[in-house]
Amino acid sequence: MIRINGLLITLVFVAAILCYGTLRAIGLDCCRLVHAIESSYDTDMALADDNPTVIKITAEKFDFTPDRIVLKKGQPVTFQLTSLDVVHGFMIRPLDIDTDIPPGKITEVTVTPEVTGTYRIICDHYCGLGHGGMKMTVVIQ
Ligand SMILES: [Cu+2]
Repeated sequence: MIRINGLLITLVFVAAILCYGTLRAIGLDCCRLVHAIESSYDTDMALADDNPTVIKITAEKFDFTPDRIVLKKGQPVTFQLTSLDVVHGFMIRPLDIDTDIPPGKITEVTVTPEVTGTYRIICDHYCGLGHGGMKMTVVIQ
């Protein structure tokens, strides 16, 4: 039994040396490999940014500027909303956002989109005769 265990340990040791030698021969340095894995982990962490992306949107009879935005699913976003004239609404049903945009101040709304698709943002606060056509598009990818 002791001889078999000793032989097994010797075989594992030789196999480990051969694997290490093979990795070195094909240019894969174990330390570099570990570092590369750590680096990609850091990069992944950086990509999964918890800090909201800030998007400024201006409302003015009867348009939003910009009139189309693209968001990334799972990436938090803060809308900074301003009105240049009267109170407007800002409603995105799939994101569960429904807020007013009073003039003279910045209204902030933070949300993390969890559904992909193309949706319409509407002004849901009557702001004049062109109110019904006041809309913009949000694309969540
Ligand atoms: Cu309106």
